[in-house]
Amino acid sequence: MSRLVVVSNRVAMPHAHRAGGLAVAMRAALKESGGLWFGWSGKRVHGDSGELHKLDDGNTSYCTMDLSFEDFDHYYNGFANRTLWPLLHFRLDLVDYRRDTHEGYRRVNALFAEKLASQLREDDIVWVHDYHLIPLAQRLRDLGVGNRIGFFLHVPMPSSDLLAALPNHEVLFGSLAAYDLIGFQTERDLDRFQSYVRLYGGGRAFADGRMRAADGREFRAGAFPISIDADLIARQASAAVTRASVQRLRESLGSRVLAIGVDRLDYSKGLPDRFRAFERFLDRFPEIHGQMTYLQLAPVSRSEVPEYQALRRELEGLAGHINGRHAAPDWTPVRYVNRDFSHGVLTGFYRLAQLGLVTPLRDGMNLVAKEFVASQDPQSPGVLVLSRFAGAAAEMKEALLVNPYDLDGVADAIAHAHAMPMEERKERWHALHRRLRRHDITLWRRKFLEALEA
Ligand code: ADQ
Repeated sequence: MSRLVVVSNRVAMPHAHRAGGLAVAMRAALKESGGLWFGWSGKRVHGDSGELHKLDDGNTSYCTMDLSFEDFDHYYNGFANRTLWPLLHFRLDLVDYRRDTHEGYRRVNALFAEKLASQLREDDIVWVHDYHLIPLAQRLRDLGVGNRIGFFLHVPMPSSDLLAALPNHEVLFGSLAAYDLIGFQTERDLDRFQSYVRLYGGGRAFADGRMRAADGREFRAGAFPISIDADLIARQASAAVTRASVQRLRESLGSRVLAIGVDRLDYSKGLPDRFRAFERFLDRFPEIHGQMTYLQLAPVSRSEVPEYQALRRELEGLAGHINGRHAAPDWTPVRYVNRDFSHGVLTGFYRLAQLGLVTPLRDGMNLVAKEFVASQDPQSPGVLVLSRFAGAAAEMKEALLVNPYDLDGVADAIAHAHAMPMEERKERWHALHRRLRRHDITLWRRKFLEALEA
């Protein structure tokens, strides 16, 4: 069996708390075949990038690299998060393109390739994650690396005309052809990539997933929707009800219905629109006043990027505005909390909620939608209100699907979920849950790796 090498911007070290679902999945994959996880160390240094740190844990090794303040700023805060992130989330209005950050992104990718190449064995299988590392395979090939290399894009692949707005897009997106397999979250993302390759790359896409770049190089692309460990989340959720913080939340609600939203504080998640839709709901359904509390958990994210600072201010204003207009001495309609919680607690919060509000403007998949469903009590499952523009919508048709730009439509869906008879809630939930259990995170990684090795 070949060794697996995982490459991602952040590495979840073996004993890190709060390892997310992806971290758990990658650790399990590494344990199965033995392997190496390579990425940024999380450390910014004065002086040069490139110092390596190594740690062995059983059959898995961790190798991480320091970045200088300037490299990190250009590569991560700059090109990855102020250029690519908005572009890939269809937000041309927020794209900030600068030659120096683009150059920094290329430089860091070349350095990743150089340092990684020195760690590789001949039959290693390499799996690269996400938009931070698009050119990595091309740089590895330049160094003579002939290994199997796969890439998974966690975020959406937008329409080709949007991609083409990026200066030198042919070079960046053309470099994807250096991978052997490219995985997307949904068939739609795959379609859009194939159109890009045809329209702008001078290449070809065949019905069986094979693709040919303009220079004749063959590679493959497919849809591999990511998922969660549904059984683990269900166990965590039913154990969580005895936790003090979950009990306190329950007591604080009294007989009120809980609607919950859980998102990184990111403009792709559609939080201002969601707050406004909730306000519209309060305006249009006064009879429900005092009966529902909306809890939004939104841990601060990318706080060095100006667009994220502006979003934070906007949400603080909106939460204050809605509560100022609608609250009563004994009722606060919106509870807005910028904190992280462990999954042990978070799943308990999901389980208390009768409504899950997941309304991103764009999202590669959105794992919160899946975690919400997996956490429900089968005897009284909550209702998921889900944006059509989340990758998850392709697999979760029994949710109440909404257009997050249509505030009245979202307000209607909240009212519909609030009034939904228990029998219908159960029917919808069973269908969603069955599919989740069949298609869990283990199946996701196995399918991708099988395709990469094939
Ligand atoms: P994200 O944009 O981070 O991921 P998402 O898929 O929803 O979005 O995952 C967020 C994770 O963070 C979830 O596991 C959630 O539980 C956790 N989380 C959020 N708020 C939290 C809080 N307050 N406390 C604790 N945990 C919290 C990117 C893409 C997605 C894609 C994933 C995986 O943007 O579209 O689904 O990668 O591929």
